[in-house]
Amino acid sequence: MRFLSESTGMRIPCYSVLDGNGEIIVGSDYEQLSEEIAVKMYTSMVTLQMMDTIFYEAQRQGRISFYMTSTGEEAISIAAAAALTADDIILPQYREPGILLWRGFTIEEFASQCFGNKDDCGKGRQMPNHYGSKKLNFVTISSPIATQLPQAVGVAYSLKMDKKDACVVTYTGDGGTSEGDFHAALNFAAVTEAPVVFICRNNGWAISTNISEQFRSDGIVVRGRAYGIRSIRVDGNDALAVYSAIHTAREMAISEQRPVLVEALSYRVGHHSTSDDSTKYRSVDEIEYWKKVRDPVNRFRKWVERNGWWSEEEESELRSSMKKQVKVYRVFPHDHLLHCSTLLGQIVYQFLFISSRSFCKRFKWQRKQKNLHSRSCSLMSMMFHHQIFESKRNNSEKQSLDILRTIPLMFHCRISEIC
Ligand SMILES: Cc1ncc(C[n+]2csc(CCOP(=O)(O)OP(=O)(O)O)c2C)c(N)n1
Ligand SMILES: [Mg+2]
Repeated sequence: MRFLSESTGMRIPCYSVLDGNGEIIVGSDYEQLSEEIAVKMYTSMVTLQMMDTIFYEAQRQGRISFYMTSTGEEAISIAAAAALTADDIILPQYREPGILLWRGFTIEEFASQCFGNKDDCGKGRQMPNHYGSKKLNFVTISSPIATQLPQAVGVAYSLKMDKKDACVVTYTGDGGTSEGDFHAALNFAAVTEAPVVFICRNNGWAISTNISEQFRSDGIVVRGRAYGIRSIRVDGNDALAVYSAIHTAREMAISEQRPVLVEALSYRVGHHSTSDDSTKYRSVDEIEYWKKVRDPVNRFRKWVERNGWWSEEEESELRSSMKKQVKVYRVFPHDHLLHCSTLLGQIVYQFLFISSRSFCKRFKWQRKQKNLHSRSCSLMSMMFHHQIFESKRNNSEKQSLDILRTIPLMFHCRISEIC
C-alpha cells in the first residue's frame, strides 16, 4: 500500500525571460516581438497606470463610487492581449481592463462606464469598473467571483463546434480558485476538450486573505495536472514571458483543441479596491518593494530601451501627451450627463436613505440608522450604478439638489438608451 504524498517536495519552476534588470536570461526560449508590438505594449502599460491614477483620484474626490486598479499586474493583461487575436473571446474577472485598452477601448469609454453617464455602453446598469464590449469580444465583468469560468468553457465549446480559428481566454484571481466554479470549469474543459486558456493571476491576496490561508498546494499550476490539463507557471511581472506563454498556450488550445492553464505570479500593489485599506493587513515595506523593485512596466521598458526602440525623449513626450489626454477627466463634468439607469439608482437610493434616516430618528435609533444606511448603500450598489453616495452620504440635501439638477439632463438620453 502506498499513499501519494501531499507534495513532491519540489516547487514547479516559474518561466521567465527577462531578469529584474530587463535583460534576457541566457538560454531563454521566447517568442520574438516586433518593435511595433513591443512599443505598443509598453505605451499601453503606461496608459493603464495613468488611467488608474486618474480614476482612483476621481473616486477619492467622490465623483465615482468605486474603482479597482491593475497596479503591479499591468503585464498580465496587456502582454496576454498582445499575444491574442481580436477574434479570441475574453471572459475577465475584473482586474484586466488592459485587454480592453489594447483592443481599442478609449479612455473616454472607460470614463463613461465609471461615471455611468449617457455614453456608458453598459447603460448605467453595472457598477463602475464592470466594463464589457460586444464589439471587442470582451464579455461584461460580473461581480460574483469565478462565475465566468464555467461560462468560458461553454463559449469555448461553441467555438469548437463551429470550428472557429479562435479560443476563449478567461481570467481568475488566486481567490477565485477557491470557488467551486473554478474546479467545475477545469474538469468541464478537460472532458470536453474545449479551446480555453485559463489565466490565474496569483497576486498573493484575495482582499485581505493571503494565499497561505487560501490553499496548501504548490500554487495553482498543480491543479491543472489534477484535472488533466496542460499547464505552466509564468512570471506575471515579466511581459516577455507572459507574451510568450500566452502565444504558445493559444496555439495549443486552437490547434490541439484542448484547454491550457497558466498561473501568472504577481503581486497586487494597490488596495483590493477603493473600499479597502490594505495597510491594515500587510506591511507598507512589502507594498513598496513590489511597487519600486518589481514593477513590470519598468522592467519591460529597460528591455525595449536596450533594443533601441525607446528613449528618454519619447518617454517624456508620451507622459506629457497622456497627461493632456487624461487631464480632461479631472475637470470635465462627466458626472453631469448621467444615464437614466444611474439616475434611477440614485433616486431609489435617496429614497431608502431618507426614509431609513427619518424612521431611525423617530425612534431615536442612532446606531440602527448607521446600519440601515450602510445596508441600503450596499443593496443599491449591487442593484444600480450610483456614483455620488460615497462622498455625500452625510449631505443628503446637497445630493438631492444634484439629482434634481441632473433630471433635465436625463433627456439627453436617446429612447434606445432608455430601453
Ligand atoms: C462569489 C463571491 N464571493 C465573494 C465575493 C467578494 N469578493 C470580491 S473580490 C474578492 C477577492 C478575490 O480575490 P482574487 O480572486 O485573488 O482577485 P484579486 O482581487 O486579487 O485580483 C472577494 C472575496 C464576490 N464578489 N463573489
Ligand atoms: Mg488575488
